Amino acid sequence: MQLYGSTLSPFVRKTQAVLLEKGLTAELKQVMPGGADPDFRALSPLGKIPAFRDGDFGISDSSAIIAYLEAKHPEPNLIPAAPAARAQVVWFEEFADSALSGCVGKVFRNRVVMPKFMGRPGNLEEADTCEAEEMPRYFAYLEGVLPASGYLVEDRLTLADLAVASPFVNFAHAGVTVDAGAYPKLAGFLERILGRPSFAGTIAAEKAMLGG
Ligand SMILES: N[C@@H](CCC(=O)N[C@@H](CS)C(=O)NCC(=O)O)C(=O)O
Repeated sequence: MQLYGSTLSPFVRKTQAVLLEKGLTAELKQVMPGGADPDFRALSPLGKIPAFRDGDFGISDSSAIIAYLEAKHPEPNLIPAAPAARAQVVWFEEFADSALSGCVGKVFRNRVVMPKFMGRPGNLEEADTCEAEEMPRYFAYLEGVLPASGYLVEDRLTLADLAVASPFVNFAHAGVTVDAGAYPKLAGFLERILGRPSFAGTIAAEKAMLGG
C-alpha cells in the first residue's frame, strides 16, 4: 500500500493514524498539495492529499480511503455499526474536516506553511482572528460533548477521536495551546489520543521536519 501526501496535512495524518490503529503499514510517498507526480495526479483528480493505492486499486480523499480500509480490514472496528453511533462518527469527522481544518487553513497555513515552505509571510491577522474568535467556539463545543469516558462515541476509540484530534497537531505546530483550565476534558482527550502510537511517531517526525 502507498499513501501519498505529507502528514503535515490533518487529512493525511488522520488516514495514517487509521492505518496504524489497524496494524497496517503503507509506504508514505511525500507529495505536496497540488504536486505534479503523475501517479499522484492519476489517483487524485483534484490534486488534494491524501491519495492512496492498494495494488490495482487507488483513490483519493481521506474519508474514501478510510471507508476502504474499514471495509477491507474491519478490526479493530473504527466506524460503529449501530445507526446512531455511526451517524455520530460521520458528524465528528465532518466537524473536524470542515470547521477544525478550516482553522488549520487560517492558522497553520499563515503562521507556518507560508513563511517556512512558500518563502513569504502569511496573513497573520487572519490567523489571530481565527484563534481569538473562531477556535474558542469549537473548543467549547468539544468540551461540552466529550463524555466522561474520554471517547467521543461508544465510550471506546473510533474514527471520531482520530479525526477530531488530528487538526490539533497543526494548531500546536502553530503555537495554539488548549488551556487545560478552561477546557479540561478536551485537553485530557488530546493528550491521550495524540499520545497513542498511531499519532506519537508521526508527530515527532513532523516536529523534526519543522525544526523542533
Ligand atoms: N476532503 C479531502 C480534503 C483534502 C484536502 O483539502 N487536502 C489539502 C491539504 S490539507 C489539499 O490537498 N489542498 C490542496 C488544494 O486544495 O488544492 C480529504 O478528506 O482528503
